[in-house]
Amino acid sequence: MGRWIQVLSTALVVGLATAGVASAGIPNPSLSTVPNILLTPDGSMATTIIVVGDEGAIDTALVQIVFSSETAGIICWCTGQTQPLIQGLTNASGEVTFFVAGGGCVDPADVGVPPAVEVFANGTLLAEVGTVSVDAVDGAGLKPTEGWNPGVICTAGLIDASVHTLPIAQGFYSYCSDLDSDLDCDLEDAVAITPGLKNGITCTRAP
Ligand SMILES: [Ca+2]
Ligand SMILES: [Ca+2]
Repeated sequence: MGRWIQVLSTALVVGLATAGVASAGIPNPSLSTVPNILLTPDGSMATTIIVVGDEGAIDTALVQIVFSSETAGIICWCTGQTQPLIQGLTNASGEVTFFVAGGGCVDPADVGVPPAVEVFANGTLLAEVGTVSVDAVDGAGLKPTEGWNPGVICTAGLIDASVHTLPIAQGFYSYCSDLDSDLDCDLEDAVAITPGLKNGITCTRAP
């Protein structure tokens, strides 16, 4: 092998190795998974975010869910729930799960000043999302973006049940009833919603 070829190939190998190390902790939004943030008055339902880079799943990535001031201001937050920034670290599979205690369906298309919710991993914006909840509406059937008034407790009640029943029973898409963010309303969403409605879960609203 000629000297220059050898130098060039060595440089190439070092360069590739360096590129591999440099990109290992950098999330790739198109490979990562970010559902809408699930709010439940008892904090029982999981929102799992998966952070993946070009080299695969990213361990110990700092995931930050940032609610805009508008969104944070209209959601029903349970007492004790950290907000408007909620954060955690991924595991070796690139996954981090949040149990957010609150209520209110916030479709990003309905907020005055988008984005409604931003999700970052290691400082990289992964996605702009909204919130979904078994407690979608208030007692009058209004959503947070429609000027709801949930009062002093966040509640999954009869009115919420009626809001969720129609799309799920008839299988048409409704943002607020697609609890698993797979862009349809079906049995999986019904299974997710039913326990909260059946038990009428509530929490005391944060002041
Ligand atoms: Ca409700
Ligand atoms: Ca669904």
